[in-house]
Amino acid sequence: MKSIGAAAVVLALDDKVQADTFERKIEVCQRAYDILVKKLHIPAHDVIFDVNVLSIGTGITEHANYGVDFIKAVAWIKEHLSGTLTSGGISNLSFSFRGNNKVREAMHSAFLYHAIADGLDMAIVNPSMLQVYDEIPEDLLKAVEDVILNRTDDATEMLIDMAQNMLNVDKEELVTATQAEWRLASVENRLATALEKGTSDYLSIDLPEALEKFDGDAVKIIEGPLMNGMEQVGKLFGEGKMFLPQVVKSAKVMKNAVAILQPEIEKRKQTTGGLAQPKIVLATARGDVHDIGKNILSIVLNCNNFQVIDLGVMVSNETILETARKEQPLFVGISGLITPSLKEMEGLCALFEKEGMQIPIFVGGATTTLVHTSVKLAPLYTGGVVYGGDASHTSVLAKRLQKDAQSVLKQTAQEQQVMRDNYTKHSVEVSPYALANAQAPQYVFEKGIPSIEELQKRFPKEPSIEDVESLIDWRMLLFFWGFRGEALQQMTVNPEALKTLNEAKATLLKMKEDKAMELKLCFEYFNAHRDGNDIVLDNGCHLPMLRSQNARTNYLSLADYFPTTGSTPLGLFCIKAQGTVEYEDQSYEQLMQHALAARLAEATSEWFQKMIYPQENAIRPAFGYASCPDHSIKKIVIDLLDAEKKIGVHINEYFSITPSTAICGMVFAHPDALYFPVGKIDDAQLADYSNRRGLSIETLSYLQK
Ligand code: B12
Repeated sequence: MKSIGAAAVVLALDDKVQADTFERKIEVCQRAYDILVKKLHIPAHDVIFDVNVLSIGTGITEHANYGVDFIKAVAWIKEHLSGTLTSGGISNLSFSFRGNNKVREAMHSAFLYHAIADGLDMAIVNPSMLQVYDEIPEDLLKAVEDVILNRTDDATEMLIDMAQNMLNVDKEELVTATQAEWRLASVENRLATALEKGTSDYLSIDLPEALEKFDGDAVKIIEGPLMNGMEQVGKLFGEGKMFLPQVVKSAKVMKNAVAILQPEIEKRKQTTGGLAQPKIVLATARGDVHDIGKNILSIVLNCNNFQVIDLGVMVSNETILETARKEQPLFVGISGLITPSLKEMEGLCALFEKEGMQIPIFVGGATTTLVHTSVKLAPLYTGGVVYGGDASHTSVLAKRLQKDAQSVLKQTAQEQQVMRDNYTKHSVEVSPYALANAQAPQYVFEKGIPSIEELQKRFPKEPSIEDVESLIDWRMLLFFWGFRGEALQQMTVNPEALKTLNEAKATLLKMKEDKAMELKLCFEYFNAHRDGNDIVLDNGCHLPMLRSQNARTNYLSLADYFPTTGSTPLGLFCIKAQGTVEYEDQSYEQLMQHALAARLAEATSEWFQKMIYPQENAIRPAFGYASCPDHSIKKIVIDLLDAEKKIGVHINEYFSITPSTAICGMVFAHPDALYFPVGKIDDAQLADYSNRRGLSIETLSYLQK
């Protein structure tokens, strides 16, 4: 087992029988643990305990506590057999309710809800036999939880009765009845539920009825039932009970509803004025092409009744200032995915300070952090700079700011002061550049690295989705959709995560059938050697590299993997993945197409590497990533590859590539090659690098973020 790196699923049964009680389950697992982990030294994380989900609600008294015993055993294992994992086959639980799927689905979801809360890591479950926990009808939920948690002696009886009643209702009637149930509610509740369910099917029926009820006052309908529905969505999202895909769908329903009501709003605007919504100005920093994070934030803020003025991507600080002056928003939000954008954010804070503005600045996006905001941005602007984090956190902060801006900004400033104090205390000193160079590792260049001729034989063809789809990292797709923690770890158990995954896979299938995704790759090999900290190609072109000045990363530079005499092959590549369907802006379909394009770009770069270096130890650093943090190298490579002409990408003067779902990097093999962070560099290296790169220290100053 260890030799093949397998994990072991340990069923809790022994020579006695299957472990049914809590005591038996932990007894068997403890023994197995002592043998597998302590005696055979199998890594704990390779041991998965399945402590037997047994049927409950059978009417047999001994079975009544089976549910509780399973959950307790899971919690005990997580606490006492540390590092091991737990699992269970869920459908067993409801076996005695065969034929009554509604009861079984509710039992499975409620059981998972409690078992996961106590540490269950994975489960074998039929995804279609699950229901969203929050959507289980209250009476049914109470009945199944009474049985699962053995809360009352007559729990099983009660549930059997309820199940029988449910079965008596003709299935169709049952289906229509339950589905129609929310359709029987008041028009206000119907509209709010339509938002929660993310369905626009009944808007054309309910909105006219609402207009009648609200004497044609469309604004009242939006600020009333519709906003109540959106706030419920925002609340569930904030509590992690609803996920981004659902929020985006609900936002679409809101958009559709407002579109239907728009004519009424226009009619009344003269008399009563428009919707009372606080404004927020959003923009992606100058030079940065990444809009997805900003777009998702915009959708979530809209959901929370903010009017978002979205200035788009690559927006200058002057434009943001001008718009802020004109619109007087609650705050301006600037987004950035790449480090150069942090410099732009510093510029915005300084500009707002110089102009005597008092409107808070929120920052966010993959490259921003709480530390950077506190240490580098907040000291530049007395109007307040707030690190928003993800969209749900930002929407909660925005609501608080709307209620009491002063206390939010005061508390934020205090937290940032603590951050700065800690930062100064713990900031890492780096070794002088000269020492780092002197201490640089000297690698040997044995035979065995394939020649360019050899490599060219290995790799002829253009990539297709079929080639790369097996390398898609679906967990990162869920990460994109805002799933985190448990939902991400248990993506095959969490119903929402599973739904999103299935929808993504269905979309990918359709893309393949319709040829609606363009995958393009251009690459070239060069024989390369090292000259100082430059990688020099056989056409004389220099790729200057940075060197870590930290002993903990061995003062490494990517240039170290190239010989000073002779040469070794270096592949330069640019990949583009782009969906060809024009979807409505910020729609679920558009975001899913983008998320898939991003995954396919990443999968293609992995496929490319596997094709040319199936055996060798190789790495494919992308420019801008930690081991070569200078984004500007992309310009040299894209020009060298003539990628603009060959695959239709464009690189701007800020070194961002469009479409944003593109990757540009290098690939090479060396027995010691690994990814490492260059990290902090001192002025000496920045000056030397600026000289070698031929760009001003000002332009490259973001490397000292
Ligand atoms: C997916 C991804 C990609 C995808 C898609 C990128 C895209 N356009 O969407 C692909 C594979 C194509 C890609 C390409 C590149 N990437 Co990339 N990428 C990522 C990754 C893994 C996730 C980013 C993401 O999509 N997150 C999901 C979105 C929804 O989240 P988000 O943008 O952060 O937005 C959320 C919050 O931040 C917040 N938010 C967003 N904006 C705002 C604004 C405000 C005001 C507020 C309050 C909140 C807020 O709300 C959003 C929803 O919650 C990150 C690493 C990471 N963990 O973040 C690296 C990362 C961003 N990429 C990086 C790099 C370098 C690149 C490339 C330049 C590499 C290359 N040389 O080709 C290229 C870019 C090429 C180009 N177009 O110019 C680096 C950036 C390093 C740096 N700091 O400069 C990162 C950090 C990876 C790393 N470890 O170094 N990338």
